[in-house]
This record gives sequence, structure tokens and C-alpha cells, in this order.
Amino acid sequence: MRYRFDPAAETMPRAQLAALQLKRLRQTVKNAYQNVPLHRKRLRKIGVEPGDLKSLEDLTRLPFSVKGDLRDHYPFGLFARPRAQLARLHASSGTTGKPTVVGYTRKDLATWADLMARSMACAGARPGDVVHNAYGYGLFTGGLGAHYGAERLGATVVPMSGGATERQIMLIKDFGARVLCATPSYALVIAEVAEKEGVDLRRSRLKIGLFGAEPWSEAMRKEIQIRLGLKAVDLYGLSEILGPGVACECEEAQAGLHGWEDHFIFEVIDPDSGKPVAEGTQGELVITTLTKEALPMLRYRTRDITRISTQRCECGRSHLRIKRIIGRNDDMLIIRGVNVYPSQIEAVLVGLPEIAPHYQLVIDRKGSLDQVTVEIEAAQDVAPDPEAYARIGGAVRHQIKSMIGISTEVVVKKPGEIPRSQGKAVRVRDLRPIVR
Ligand code: DLL
Repeated sequence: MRYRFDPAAETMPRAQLAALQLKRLRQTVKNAYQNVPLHRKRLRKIGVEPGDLKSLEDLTRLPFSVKGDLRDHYPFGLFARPRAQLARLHASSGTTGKPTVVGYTRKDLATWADLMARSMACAGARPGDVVHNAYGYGLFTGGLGAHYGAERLGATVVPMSGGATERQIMLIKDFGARVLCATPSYALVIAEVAEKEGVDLRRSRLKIGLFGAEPWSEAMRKEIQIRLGLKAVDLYGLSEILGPGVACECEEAQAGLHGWEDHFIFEVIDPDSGKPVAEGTQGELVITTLTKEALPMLRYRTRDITRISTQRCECGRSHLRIKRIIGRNDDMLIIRGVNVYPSQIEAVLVGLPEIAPHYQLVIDRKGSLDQVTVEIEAAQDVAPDPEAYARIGGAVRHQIKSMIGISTEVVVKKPGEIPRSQGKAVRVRDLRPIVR
């Protein structure tokens, strides 16, 4: 049998999982009620006391939490423990104003390391592996989250962070990394720079990539797997809930992320009505934490759009699967009435001949209509003449129209002209005027 970090928890029968969830949900609601004024106020408003929860279905009676709650109670107002009991803070930058701050007790950090170690093992990492960690270190949860998870697994961590790509490539080779942790867009940059330098990473010891922190597509997975010669596995998480390690694909199926249900309850709702949708229906992922001490979250609206399946997985794990996140609610574009996520455009672009798998979408408004310009890059071996670029642009435009049904402008740029990322890629440049 394959290695599992926590076999009993990962294969727990679903009925037993549900019983554990209810027990832990009661503790979480009690923690939130007793220690966080906002949660207490909201629960009182609907007349719910912690002892009232009789079944998991009662969860749907509880109010949602949203990102704005964290901002409104900046910096420590949602913490259920006094500041002195916090062992660490993380924060996400946010585009404007104050960051979103999250905190962890020592026990929370241990839980996080366990879940990240479980995720890594699920993806195919093993004790004794060299784990090259190119997630950014700092306030972002990616770097330290993967770091302590790899240590907890019993691996040897190389704490690289993002950037200095030539050096990363040298160390991947020289230290014999078997596991690479990075955003998928940065993994592609590593592949690109290695190829340019004449280093064939497919012949290195790399076998597994744990990629996440941004939406990506199946086409991108294929591209990365071919160019780096590894198995690319999807890793999901968000700071407000934990950081990386909330859910992870298994190496066996690579078909959806096992959401760790002994620590979280996952729901999918219709983002407009807030009502739960049937299993398998696309909607917004909502997560309730079950074991967090410092920052318990009740029905947190992630704004991530996906579907859930409780169908048994071939790997034998009993935890439900979250399908690939297609994007955030806020990133959805409405182009002449058609709803489109950038990752859907990516799925069309990546793998097309004569272009490199780097792109940006520029959104602008003409009159009352949104318009998308797709900026792509010609492949290295394409002759840099206007005719060739016009032909490629036309072909891509046609492909997007026929696959997604939207009309776009396509601008073909020279190799290297699309900005490369070291962390989360900026896929969209929104030039629309801000409506207040
Ligand atoms: O990105 C945590 C993380 C680090 C996950 C490393 C995986 C690997 P935040 O910076 O708070 O935390 O951003 C969370 O990123 O709500 C999603 O919109 C997006 N995201 C994270 N993982 C994935 C994924 C980290 N696998 C936000 N696929 C989330 C698609 C993802 N989107």
C-alpha cells in the first residue's frame, strides 16, 4: 500500500467522519461564541446558542462570514485568543488598504503542519525526500506553510522562496530535489529558464510538484508535467481558513482535491441566493473550520468557484473531493452576457501551436460593454515578422470564439514580453473605470 501520513484519519468511514465533524463543530461554535464578539452578536441575533446544534444540517442555519469581517475587525478583532497566546501572524496583501490578518496558536501551527504533511504525502511526497520550496516566505502563507509541512513529513526542506530562478535550477539539480513546491505559473518559469540554459530538468530527480495558490487549468498541468518531467498535483488553501493544506489532490487519481473533512466542513452555495446547491453543481465554496483555536471561521465564503463530489476515490481516501477551482467570483468576466473565468481562456491557450503558455487578459469597457484583449506570446521558434504574428493572432482569436463563444482582441507579443511571476501570476489587467 502507498504511504499515508495519517492513514486512520484519511480513510475514516464517512459516518464516523460526520460524527467527528458534529462534535468538533459544537466546540468551534462554542469557541467563536464565547471568545469573538462578532460571532456572538450574529449567533444571538438568530437566537442560536452553542448547545443548540443537534445535527450537521443545523450548520446551514448559521450566518456566513466574509472577507470584509476580517478587514472590519483589523487587525486582531476576530481572534478567539488573546494576542499573547498567538505564536504567529500571517497577512495577505490585498490590492487596496489594510491587509487581511490571520493568527495561529502553537496548537494551530501544529495542526497546520500536520495537514500540510498529510497533503504532501497525498501528492506523493515521502519522508526522506528533498523538498524544494519556491513558495514565497514571509507574510504569505505559502512559504512557511509548505516548509513546516515538509519538516513534519520528515523531508529535507530547501527554503528557497521565489525568484533567482537560475539559482533555483542549480539547487534543484545539485540537491536532488524530488518534490517542487511553487505556484504553477512560477513552475513554468523555472521550466522556461532551465530550457534556455540547456538544463534538462526532466532528467533531474524531480518527481512531484505541489502547485497551487492560483487558478490553473488541465492544459497547464499537462504543459508543466511534460516540461518538468514530474507529476503536477493541485494544492489548495487560503489564509483565512489555514493557508496551504486545506485540500490536496492524490497522486493516484489527480482528479480533484481531497478536502480534509476532519478539520473543515465544506459546502457549495449559490453565490446569489446563498442557498446550498446539490452535490456536483458549481457554486461558491464555503468552509467552516473545526479545529482552529485562534481564528475559528463559521461558514466562510471563499468566493472560489468549484464543485464537490463525495464519490469514493480510487486512492481509498474517504474525504470528499473539491474539483479544480475555476476562479474567484470577483474574477468572473461578463463578456457580452457570457460568463468567463480567466482559467477557461487559459485552457484554450495553453498547448496551442506557435505560442508560449504565458498570457495576460486586459479588460476594458467600450460604452456599456466589457471587452477583453488577450495578450499572448509567440513561441521562441516563430519568425518575428508581422505576417506570422497576424496569422497566429487570428488563429487564437478563432479558437477562443469557437471554444468559449466570446469575441476577443488578440495581441501577439515577442518571446519574453509577457511579465513572468515568482508567485501568484497577474492574469488580468483591469482598465475599466471604477464605479463607486
Ligand atoms: O494562496 C495559500 C496557498 C499557498 C495555497 C500555497 C496553495 C499553495 P491566499 O494567499 O490567502 O492563500 O490566497 C487564497 O488563492 O481563495 C484561491 O482563490 C486561490 N487559490 C489557492 N489555491 C488554489 C488552487 C494561499 N489550487 C486564494 N487553485 C484562494 C485555484 C487557488 N486557486
